[in-house]
Amino acid sequence: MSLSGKKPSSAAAPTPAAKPSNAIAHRQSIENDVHKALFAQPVTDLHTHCYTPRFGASPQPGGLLLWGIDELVTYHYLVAELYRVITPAELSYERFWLMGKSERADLIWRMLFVENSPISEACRGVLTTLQRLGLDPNEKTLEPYRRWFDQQDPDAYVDKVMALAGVDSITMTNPVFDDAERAMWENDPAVGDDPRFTAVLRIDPLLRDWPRAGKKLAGWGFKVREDFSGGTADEVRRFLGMWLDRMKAIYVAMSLPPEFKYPDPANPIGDRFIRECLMPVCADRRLPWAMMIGSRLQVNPPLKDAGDMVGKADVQAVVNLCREFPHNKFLVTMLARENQHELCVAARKFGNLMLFGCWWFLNNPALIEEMTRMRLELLGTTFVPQHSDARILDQLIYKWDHSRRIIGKVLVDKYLDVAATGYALSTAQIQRDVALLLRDNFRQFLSR
Ligand code: RAT
Ligand code: ZN
Repeated sequence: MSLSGKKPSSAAAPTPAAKPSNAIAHRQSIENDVHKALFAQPVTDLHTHCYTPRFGASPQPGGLLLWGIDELVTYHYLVAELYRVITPAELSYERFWLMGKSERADLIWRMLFVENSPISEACRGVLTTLQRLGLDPNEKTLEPYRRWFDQQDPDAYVDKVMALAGVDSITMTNPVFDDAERAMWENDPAVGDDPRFTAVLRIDPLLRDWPRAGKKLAGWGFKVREDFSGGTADEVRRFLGMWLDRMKAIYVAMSLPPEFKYPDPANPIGDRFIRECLMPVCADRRLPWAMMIGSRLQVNPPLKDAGDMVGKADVQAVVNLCREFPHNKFLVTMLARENQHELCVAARKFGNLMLFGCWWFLNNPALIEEMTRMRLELLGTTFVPQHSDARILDQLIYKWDHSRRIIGKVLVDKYLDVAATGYALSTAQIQRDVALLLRDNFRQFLSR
């Protein structure tokens, strides 16, 4: 019995879907439209660790903008891979870190690019970057690259990289608990003013380590107490507001451990921080809280940045936050592959939850493809498929080149499935979808 009470027309054979007269030509035309749209559409990159050159640029000591061949080759993803092909018995971690940056880069180049095939995604990324810069990736030493990079001016090079990467805005990560960076903001309130970059207030220690963070706040003149009593919550709100204003931050960000829970009976101060400080400040300013959940820090400390690990997180914590704070906005990415399906389902339940990116150990073609496919199937076009997480400016080139191709491959499949029903897709529609995915979903979420 049908709900309308009408007799179902079960006797009638289904109308065959309109078949394109020439299926191959049809596929090619969709592929062409998708490829063109993706490479013409500028990306707003919502999470990087790149800085405007106003913070100083490598190799200048203390410069926060990292760029060039020695930085590319000593990226922490590649340090981890170096210790897959050499052992600490051959070169101790201590000796490795005592070497100069160029010496470390020479070693990594020799071991990962000359004596082994550079197949991993992080290795391939360096090759794509060199190729797109017009350099031959077959050099046996780094000297020819060094000579080329020495001729670039960092400020002009930012424009060059953004043009090659097709990026219209770079979102920085600005950790206020980093003493060197904080001093730069304090010395020059305009240090972040560069129309190519936006700032993000990054505050991990407030949740990961309140006793340490609280001591720092007290040292900076905020009247806070370790047990969160008295006017502590007011003072933490004042601290957040002050730094959001100073940085003109577009959201607040934290990387959180797999164990992160909300509410968390074992961490009542953390709950109070979220409820009484972070949520009201973000709601007042209509700023999202970006949570990157699932990083287990320093499982092998001598590897430094390369020594972090992944762990399965609790999606229910995100669900609880989205429900308890309907006037707040949450930008969320999780590091474990095992969390991705549940997280997609959570996003179907809450309009104030925006999923983003294929983070860190997920930023590999096989996993980007799997995640993008699943997200499109569960969420349509209402998510942000990728962020670069570039630590070194030049990485924007490969991260977006590789990601655009994978997103394109998945989109073509999805459009072909839709087209097979007889639904007529226009080029303008494809362009609109691509704009949503690469730029507008994020921008609209911010301004919501
Ligand atoms: O992807 C990375 O480079 C990590 O080291 C982290 O920076 C991570 O993305 C983070 O923002 O904590
Ligand atoms: Zn990051």
